[in-house]
Formats: sequence, C-alpha cells, structure tokens
Amino acid sequence: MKILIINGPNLNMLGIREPKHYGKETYADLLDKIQKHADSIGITVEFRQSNHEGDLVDYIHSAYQSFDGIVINPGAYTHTSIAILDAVKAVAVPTVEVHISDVNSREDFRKISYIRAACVLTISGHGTNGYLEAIDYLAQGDNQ
Ligand code: CA2
Repeated sequence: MKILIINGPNLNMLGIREPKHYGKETYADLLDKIQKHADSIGITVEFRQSNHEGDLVDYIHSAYQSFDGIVINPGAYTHTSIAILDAVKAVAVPTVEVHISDVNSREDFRKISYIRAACVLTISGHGTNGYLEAIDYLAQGDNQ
C-alpha cells in the first residue's frame, strides 16, 4: 500500500515557533517519525510539502491511480480552499485530513474546513501522532 503525505503552508516551519499549538518537533522530525511508523507496518509513504495552493492541487492530482491513500494537512488552506476540496473529490483517493492542533478549540475561522467534506476522516488535536493514526486508518481500510 502506498500513501502520499502532503503538508501545506508553514508546516516546514514546525518546531521553530508556537510550540503551544504545534509542539517542538521540526518538519524533519515529523517526516522521520512518519517514515519509521510506515516502515514498521509495511506501508510505503512519499512526502510533499508546499506553501503554494496550486502545488497542493497538483500533488493531490498526482495521487490519481498512483497512491492508495492521501494524508493531508492543508495548513491554513484548510479554511479557505475550494480548489483543494475539488482536487480531493476529483481523484477519489481515500483521504484523511490531519491537524496537529485542535482547530475546533481555536479561533472561529479555524473551525471551518472545506476539505473535510471530501475526506474519509478528520483527525485534529492529536499532535503529530495524528499523521500515524491517519496512516493506520487507511491501512486498516485496505485490509477490509
Ligand atoms: O493544526 C494544524 O495542523 C494546522 O493545519 C496548522 C496550520 C494552521 O494554519 C491551521 O489552522 C491548523 C499552520 C501550520 C504551521 O504554522 C506555523 C506557525 C508558526 C510556527 C511554525 C508553524
């Protein structure tokens, strides 16, 4: 099973500021943690990150007929992007939305998620473990 892990704007800055919301792990630490988990359960993962909305749309399109699942943290585009919602609908690859922080207990604008409607699951507020839970969820579905 192959899963594409997509991270949106500012997630490359993890660990640099705002540890209260996003913890102390860096983006490199996050990739290392995901890779180790994926290896331990026999899943292949590939990583993409961009600060640009169109790149995220292109990454989602690249999963069409190439990946069995997508784990995506669209960052702030979660709250604004219909293009990313439409891309997930277009490829019809099972997609899990992940947020490191608990978006529902923060500012009102973070409670809105356009992409949620196209996702099989949303995980929010579990820190970076949310990415591992998302992989486990997709892996489970693959076995059923
Ligand atoms: O909780 C999440 O994972 C978010 O998707 C992270 C986004 C935020 O805009 C969403 O509302 C929730 C932000 C990405 C990281 O931003 C940083 C800001 C300062 C320092 C380091 C990272």
